[in-house]
Amino acid sequence: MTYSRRNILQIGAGAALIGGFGFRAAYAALPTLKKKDSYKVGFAQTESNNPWRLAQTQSMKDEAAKRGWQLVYTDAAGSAAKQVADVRSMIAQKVDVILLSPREEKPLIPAVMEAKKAGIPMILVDRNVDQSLAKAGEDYAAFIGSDFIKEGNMAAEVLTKAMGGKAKLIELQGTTGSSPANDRKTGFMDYIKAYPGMEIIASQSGDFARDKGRQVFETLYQAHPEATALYSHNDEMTMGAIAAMEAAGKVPGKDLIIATIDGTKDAAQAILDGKVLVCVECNPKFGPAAFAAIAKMADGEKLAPRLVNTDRVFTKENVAAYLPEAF
Ligand code: GYE
Repeated sequence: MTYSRRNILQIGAGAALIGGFGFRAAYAALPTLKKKDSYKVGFAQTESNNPWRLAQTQSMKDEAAKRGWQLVYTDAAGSAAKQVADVRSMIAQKVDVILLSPREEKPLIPAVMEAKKAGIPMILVDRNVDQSLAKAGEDYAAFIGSDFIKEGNMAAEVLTKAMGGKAKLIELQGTTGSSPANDRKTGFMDYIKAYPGMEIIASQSGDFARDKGRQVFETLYQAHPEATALYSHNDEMTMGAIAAMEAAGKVPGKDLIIATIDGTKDAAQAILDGKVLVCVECNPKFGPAAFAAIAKMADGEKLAPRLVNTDRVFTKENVAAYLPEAF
């Protein structure tokens, strides 16, 4: 089933649409949060198969414990359909507020609209949903996360300079239909379009996962042995690709120059070892910002619809100082 913003709003809020104007007054108000001593906070995680996700979950758990609030945690195990069901169960349990990392941009729209209809405030953390179907500040309280377009842009800038504007690139994309995969691609392409020598010769999804990244890279590299660089949307796929390169007798960092995103321990170490050129940070530690936003909502303050994290760029010049805090 496909959703348009209009029919979701009709289903979700039972609102009348007047003529062709898409009038939305009947459901304009966002749910609010009553001030209490402690809250029951739902956190709907996408999957737990990589260090980024584990660090994010730990950060939520730590912050809940610190404040003495209850955390209702679910893990969708890589299924958008399960994640929708997880949110539904949080609504049924009447949690006070829901933190959601929507696995993909479109399939999670019903979960967002159902929370709104149930009067439960929702904050999207790390990933976003399709803004033509549900909007931050209108359909959910806010999005807190990185600027993925900028991340792709920064990765492209460092790689392009290092390659003197000439590369035959393999791209490993993140989960198909997820906001980081869409935006990291857009940001990278935006930068390289000014450099005709920077050419993507093969591009496929490795689902943000190490083993999938290894398999997909192996296949693409066999078909394109002329590749000189890799742009990978996350560190786990990068580590998989490095294993594939080494198995093929190639030297990562020499035969293929690598740009990656996240900032895991493994990637930081790979920079130190000369295997990776650049890693753009994507900070997973959302607990403090997400819980502060909840407290602000309870104080009756309106949240900024987009709260953007600042990401650093790690290369061999600065990565040693970062390594101790890497996840
Ligand atoms: O880069 C990846 C994770 O949504 C920003 O998801 C996040 C991405 C992150 O699985 O490692």
